[in-house]
Amino acid sequence: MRSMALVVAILGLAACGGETQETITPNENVLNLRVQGLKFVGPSEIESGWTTIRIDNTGGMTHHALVYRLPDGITPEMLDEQVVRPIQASLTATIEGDPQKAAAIAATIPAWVGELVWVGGPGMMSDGVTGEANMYLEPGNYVVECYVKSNGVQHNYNPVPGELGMVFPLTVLPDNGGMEEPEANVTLELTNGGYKIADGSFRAGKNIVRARFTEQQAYNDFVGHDAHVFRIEADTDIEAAARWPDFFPADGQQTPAPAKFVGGIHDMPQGTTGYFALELEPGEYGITAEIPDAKGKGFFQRFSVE
Ligand SMILES: [Cu+2]
Repeated sequence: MRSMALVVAILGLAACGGETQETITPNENVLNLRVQGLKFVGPSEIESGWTTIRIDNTGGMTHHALVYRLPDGITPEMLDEQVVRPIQASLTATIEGDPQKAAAIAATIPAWVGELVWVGGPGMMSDGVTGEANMYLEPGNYVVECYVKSNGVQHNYNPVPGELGMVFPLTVLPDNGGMEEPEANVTLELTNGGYKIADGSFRAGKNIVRARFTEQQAYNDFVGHDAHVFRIEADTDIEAAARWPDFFPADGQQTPAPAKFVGGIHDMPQGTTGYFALELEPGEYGITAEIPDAKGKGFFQRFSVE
């Protein structure tokens, strides 16, 4: 403890020694959003570089917040009109038992959808959970999106024409926010073979998890390796909870979720690293991915917190 006190004393001297009162608090570069009905609400700009995207979910149900970059020339309105609405119409046709109509509608989605780049964002968070993810973001035009389903309707879909649902336009500015890369107490590695706890361990209280996307691939041309953490209680159907984030079945990501989801991070490109915060109580947890048959592909990791 003595060396700790010494460090504090030296930092204190350093802080007071300059002509101006300089702060020794590291720079933060945070986007704080909250959930209001089926909307994300908050500031629409953030500086570039290391970025914290924090979502305070008191919206009454499970949400997530995929962050992705829009290709040049593509606006959030075009995304809503040409991607979100056809996917919803296709889902509705599937639910109504018309797979041919569903496929015909899905075929109208423009090829530029393949140019959207998933860059993380907070994973599944149940009501009352604050989701937090850290990524390095280049300047550009982004969207923060939730497409959980309630009563067969995706949260990104707004029935009012021209109005966005949980599709939140975000501008990442040319100025760098000066935030440093976070430090983590546990490292989760994601490869084509699944998850591996590569370093450290989970603990009670606040955790910062480093997600190392060593290998990434697209499943059904759309989703990739990511991580969503849920709490395992005595009566939790672990199989159902591990399957739930898979978007493709009509009842995938349909509320209510079969477990309490406490956070995570969405897909990021191969070779990149992101971070996410978890507030954990002692108990059992599972990590699962938004891909078909996650558990069968190695994307289920159980862990305990003492
Ligand atoms: Cu949602």
